[in-house]
Amino acid sequence: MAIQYELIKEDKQTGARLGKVTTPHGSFETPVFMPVGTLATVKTMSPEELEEMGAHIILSNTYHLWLRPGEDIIKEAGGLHSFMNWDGSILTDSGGFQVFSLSDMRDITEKGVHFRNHLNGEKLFLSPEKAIEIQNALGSDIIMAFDECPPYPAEYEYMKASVERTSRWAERCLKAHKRPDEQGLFGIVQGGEYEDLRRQSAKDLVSLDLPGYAIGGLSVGEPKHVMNEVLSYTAPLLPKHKPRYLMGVGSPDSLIDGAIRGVDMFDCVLPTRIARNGTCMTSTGRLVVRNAKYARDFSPIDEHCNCYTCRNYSRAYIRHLVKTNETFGFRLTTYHNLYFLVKLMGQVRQAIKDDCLGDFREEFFEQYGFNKP
Ligand code: PRF
Ligand code: ZN
Repeated sequence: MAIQYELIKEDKQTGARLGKVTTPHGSFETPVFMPVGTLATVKTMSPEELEEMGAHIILSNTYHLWLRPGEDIIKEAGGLHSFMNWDGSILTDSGGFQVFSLSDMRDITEKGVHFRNHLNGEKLFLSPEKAIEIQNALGSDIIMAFDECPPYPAEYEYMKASVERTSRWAERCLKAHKRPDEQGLFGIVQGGEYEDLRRQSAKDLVSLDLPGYAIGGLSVGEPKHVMNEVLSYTAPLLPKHKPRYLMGVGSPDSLIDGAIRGVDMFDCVLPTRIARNGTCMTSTGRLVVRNAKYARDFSPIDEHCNCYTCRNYSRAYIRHLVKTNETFGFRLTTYHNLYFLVKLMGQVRQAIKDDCLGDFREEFFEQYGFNKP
């Protein structure tokens, strides 16, 4: 088995899980946040910087790497790890979601999805078999099943047909998977906000006995309380002794609320994307460093942050760099935001160890300025 999960303990206040995932490229404790490196790079960060901030697993994308540079080139380089010089763990998303979010022209059939390349309009076809073949060539430690992530809201009948197809696709992914000893295949539970469909999806996928499971189809435009509700009934449907991954979620409040509902792994472009327009995550909420009020503010982004950026640079300087489009400015904000989330998850894990994640959530939400739900 390529992926191992050890459940270390559960928080007495919330039931959140402290665990340890082991892949062929090392171990990491969960709950964990995975920085996103869509094109085989976490934008503006070197692997050394990621390691320094405490990241042990990153995410990359089958769809993007298939189009550019092509999985054959990456395979020839010795796989994605050696191609990008990252020796930690890598999870690749299957391309399903990217096809649905990036391409307008698409036609879903039982065989797979016909769509147009978002770069040049060329006709393409992605199927469960193709998505696995590409991920087998990339050599990522965790590979994802090819699923459909319907938009929110979707009609019940559509969602039902889609969930059933996603289950059949998962079975085909498992059959097509050629490297089960080196790469763990995760299934993706869909079903929107329909409890019976989530139940059906989870049951279908769990019967395949995969090494881990993701919860997909959330953070697609639904209100926060809907996501929390769906998580509350979906996470317990998944095997206790396997990792659970909530796809595409990365706001600090949702990471905490996800962990409280039993999620172990998260990823999101949010910290890196907002960094590149000059928005920083801090312990008191978001800080838009472009703002004129920081022109003469020589304090760090976050008083309580011990990252490279905050130890060395001021809001005024970073504002200047970001406003003049200097690459270094984006590196500094990206470093800070990733450090912030990596550290937040470390605090969440410590709170689970201390059986006080409920109290931690209270305090964090209070400081961050969230309304308590
Ligand atoms: N499926 C896949 N990737 C995803 C999602 C999904 O549902 C989401 C939903 N937030 C993000 N990334 N394959
Ligand atoms: Zn910082």
